[in-house]
Amino acid sequence: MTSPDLRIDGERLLDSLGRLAQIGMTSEGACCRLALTDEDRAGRDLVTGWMRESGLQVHIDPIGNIFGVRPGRENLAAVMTGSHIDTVRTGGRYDGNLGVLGGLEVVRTLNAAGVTTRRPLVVAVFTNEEGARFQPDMLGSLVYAGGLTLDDAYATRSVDGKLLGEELDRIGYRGDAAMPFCRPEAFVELHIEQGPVLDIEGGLIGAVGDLQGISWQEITITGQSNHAGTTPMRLRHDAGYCAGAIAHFVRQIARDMGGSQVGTTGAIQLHPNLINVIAARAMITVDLRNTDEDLLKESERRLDAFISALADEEGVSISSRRLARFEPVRFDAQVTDLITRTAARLGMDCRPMTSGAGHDAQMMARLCPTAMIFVPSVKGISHNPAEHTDPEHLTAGANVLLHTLMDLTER
Ligand code: HGY
Ligand code: MN
Ligand code: MN
Repeated sequence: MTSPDLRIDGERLLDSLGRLAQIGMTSEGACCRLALTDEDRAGRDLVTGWMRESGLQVHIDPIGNIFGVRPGRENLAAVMTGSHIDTVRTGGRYDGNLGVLGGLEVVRTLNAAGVTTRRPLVVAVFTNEEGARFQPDMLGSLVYAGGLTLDDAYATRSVDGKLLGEELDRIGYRGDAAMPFCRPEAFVELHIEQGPVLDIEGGLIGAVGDLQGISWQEITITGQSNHAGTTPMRLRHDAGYCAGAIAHFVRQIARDMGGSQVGTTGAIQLHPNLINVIAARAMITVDLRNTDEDLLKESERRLDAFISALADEEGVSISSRRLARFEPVRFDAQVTDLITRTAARLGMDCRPMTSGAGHDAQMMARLCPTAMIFVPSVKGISHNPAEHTDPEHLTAGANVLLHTLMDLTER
């Protein structure tokens, strides 16, 4: 079979996705493999085993990033693909996993066809992409790209109070490979869209040219606990009310600004969290995103102004801790264009897209020409066990990845 006619084995890809999904599967059918937990270790063990079975040389760096290397005919800078296998607590089976197992499927396909590429090909698994347990998100690829020191990463404390460095040692994935492992010639990530555009507006492949900016903060409100029945409203310093007011205002910012602005309150904790006690303390997280850096700054400014006024009005103190802040990213136009041309050559409908989600590719873009391939998410649902992509769309995306990587590894 000549290379242009080469195609991945869709059944084999689906089987691998299904077997990985079993690790950390909850009773609701969600994938729960929070970074550096025992479930993450089990997923890593499964994937590195598959890498070795496929003849890849497996290297692990000091932040636990995994690299499966397939040597090329020449010892040139490698072309890299990959993503993450850690999940949120209520994850689906494709977020991140498709990018890693799609890369592995490319290797298996090249092996079966006896094809040796000119450049080495690397399949990467990045640590803690989700940021659900340790912040910031994309932490492993951020360290790889030089955006966070190893010491700062190791000192990061999880939402359940554990130190990242200790958890990495506990699961046995603090490696000694060079940091950065290599400076790739190019990086391409296959990922589900996780939004509604392809599914609702139509389109099979997304050639992702850019990715929106992300602002994460943890806001702590300190008021005064008091009796719910006896305390007059004018004398209250109600941290619970303030948390609700902030959550409402985050929605208001997105509504007023429009465009690509989004705002999310994902976590709220009250103390003492009792029906008849005015909350003394509240913790609330805020996730603001926009494709435009100036507008993202404007949304942060509006929130800051609201919080200052609220603290004065309610007689509470409010502090904020930055958890993540990444500017919008433009991917490499030549790589995005190659994805578009490759999809067309394979007879697939392809459209330019922006990513609403953060991805490891946004960090790899700091090191080398980078772009992403999207496939549809049914109804745009993700970070939810109902996350679904039709099998033929998974196969189509992996075939675009195969031929995009084959093109790049011959340059
Ligand atoms: O938050 C994100 O966009 C990604 O899922 N970490
Ligand atoms: Mn992801
Ligand atoms: Mn995700």
